Amino acid sequence: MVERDVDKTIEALLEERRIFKPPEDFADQANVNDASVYESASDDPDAWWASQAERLDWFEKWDTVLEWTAPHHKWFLGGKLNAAHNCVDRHAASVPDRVAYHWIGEPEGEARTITYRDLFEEVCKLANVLVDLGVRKGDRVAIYMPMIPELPAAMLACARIGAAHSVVFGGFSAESLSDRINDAECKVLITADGGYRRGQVVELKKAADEALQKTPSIEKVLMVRRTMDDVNIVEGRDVIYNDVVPQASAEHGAEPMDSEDMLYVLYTSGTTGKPKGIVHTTGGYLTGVSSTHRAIFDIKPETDVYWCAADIGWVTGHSYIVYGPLANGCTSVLYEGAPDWPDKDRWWSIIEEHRVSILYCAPTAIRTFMKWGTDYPEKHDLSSLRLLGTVGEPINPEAWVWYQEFIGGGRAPVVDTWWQTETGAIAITPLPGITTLKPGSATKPYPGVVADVVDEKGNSVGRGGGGYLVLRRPFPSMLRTIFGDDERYRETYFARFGDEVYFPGDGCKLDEDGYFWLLGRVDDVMNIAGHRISTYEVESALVDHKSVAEAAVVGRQDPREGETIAAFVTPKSGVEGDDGFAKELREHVSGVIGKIARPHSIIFTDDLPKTRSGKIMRRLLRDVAEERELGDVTTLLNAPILEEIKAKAARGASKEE
Ligand code: 6R9
Repeated sequence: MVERDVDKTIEALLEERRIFKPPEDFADQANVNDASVYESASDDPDAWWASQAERLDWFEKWDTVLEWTAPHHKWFLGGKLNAAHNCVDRHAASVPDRVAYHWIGEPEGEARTITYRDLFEEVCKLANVLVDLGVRKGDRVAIYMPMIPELPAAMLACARIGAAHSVVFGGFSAESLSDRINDAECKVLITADGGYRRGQVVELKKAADEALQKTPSIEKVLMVRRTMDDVNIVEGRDVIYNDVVPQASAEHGAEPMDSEDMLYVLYTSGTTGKPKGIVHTTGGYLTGVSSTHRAIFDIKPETDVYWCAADIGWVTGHSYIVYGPLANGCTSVLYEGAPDWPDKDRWWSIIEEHRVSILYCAPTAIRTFMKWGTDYPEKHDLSSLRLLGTVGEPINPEAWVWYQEFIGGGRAPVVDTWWQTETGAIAITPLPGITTLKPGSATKPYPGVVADVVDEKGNSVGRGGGGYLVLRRPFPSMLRTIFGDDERYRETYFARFGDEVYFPGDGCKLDEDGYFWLLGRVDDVMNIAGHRISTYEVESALVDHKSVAEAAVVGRQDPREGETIAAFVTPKSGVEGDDGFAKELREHVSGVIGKIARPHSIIFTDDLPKTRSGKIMRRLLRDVAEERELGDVTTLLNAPILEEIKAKAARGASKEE
């Protein structure tokens, strides 16, 4: 495991000492503005979470709030509910004309308005179609789609009939898709001909066809015509969404599900092996996302227009584009494409046109906007924005302040929210009507979340100390297990500090005020533009190339650029390590995992630094990549190779333009 230098990072962060109190007018109107919520939640966490669960509509109420047989925990046992009923039916009945999504396609001028009534009808029709295709309660359905309204509808239709969905990000390769389908043994795949991204068509059906050559469990494919391009249709297997869904009956009764029934599985990178299927269940997950979404984003469903600019293929989209906002009956923007299409002000023009009041995005996007300059946001009226959020990686104080100033007009509080695919919902975060903000800090655990920072042995470090973030008590939206692998669940999250203490894999510092400063991963998981990729996955993809003998990958951290992938590759003998080969390797990795996993820099080397037991010393390679003094090299078998690699790095690695 590679340990980061916790103290060095925190020094840089703590240079930023400005604090931002909640503006009075914001606090006055905030959904949550009484700080006693923290106390009452910590006095009786079960009662607090039960009060949050009561905001949902239950067909049958639970008898037990929490059953905790560490490391397994269950919430709201005996309770019955349906996620689609909570997200759609209740609002379709009470506010049918309220907009659920303002959908905006990437090609300019393409837009659709979907009200809660529209969404209800679509979800019911689709649920009936899925049943016709043979999907039953307890089955898994894979979803591989662009950001179109049919995507949330597909997720909700699965939830409605009690099938778990497994959404695979549209930027992932055919191979990634087939691996995920096979792991969960999905019965049906819902996809589209393609989608638009930066003016290009992303050919989803083509990738899906390739994936489906090795997925024996898939019986049927339901395909949305989005781009209308000519695609291959397999007779007897492929069904066109646009032909069958509009014709289907709009009557469908939501299946009563047990609170602990699986709602979905979503794959995320681990340190070793294939991505793990994170399992979320119905009652706890929905409680967590709806509670946090209302309190942290201060949602006023009657008036707010909320935009979470993530992709639904990641957990942020699951929780804060689909389940959280819909459970709260909120109006959201759903945008299909890239921020720089047709120009670099696309987001700002969307915000101006739809009077967006809350924006939630990743620090990497903010840093990109900073690079593009303030002219783009300044061309637009962004005065509708009243609250901003970030997620996915640590935000450098400079980017935080820029966001608050140039996007939030100096008025809007910024909520830096820490959480993971595993936690399902935000776990460390400000409450914008209560918390004094410090740029760069995610501040405090959400009410009902018990977080701490501990040393190697698991002892609390106390205020002023640094170490590992841990969660000492389960909360409702936490993962239940890794799909089909309870042992890996225990091994990954509880081996380090015992069954009672969840270890998320992040380094953290507690300041004198008890604020949490997240420092990034302490394991071999990289965070590339807010997306989790493990060094192991990229290494496996590289050595999968016929001309690669060996490869090591590290994440290169830069406080301003974020994290990028640095690869060190030993070609097989007779193969030239030149720019052409580097380009070929990047394409290869794109093909195996997806574009996001392409190494940014590649250094070719005859050998990799290894310990006597043959372990690659990634820690030293990270020192090279980050141009630092080399750490301890005494355990190295082949120390001289490091000097060679350093010299090569100084001459310049092969970098992506
Ligand atoms: C929601 C999401 C989780 C990892 C997590 C951590 C990093 C997320 C952060 C943050 C610092 C924040 N992370 N939010 N680090 N500050 N506000 O991103 O889920 O894709 O599973 O990634 O992302 O390292 O462990 P996921």
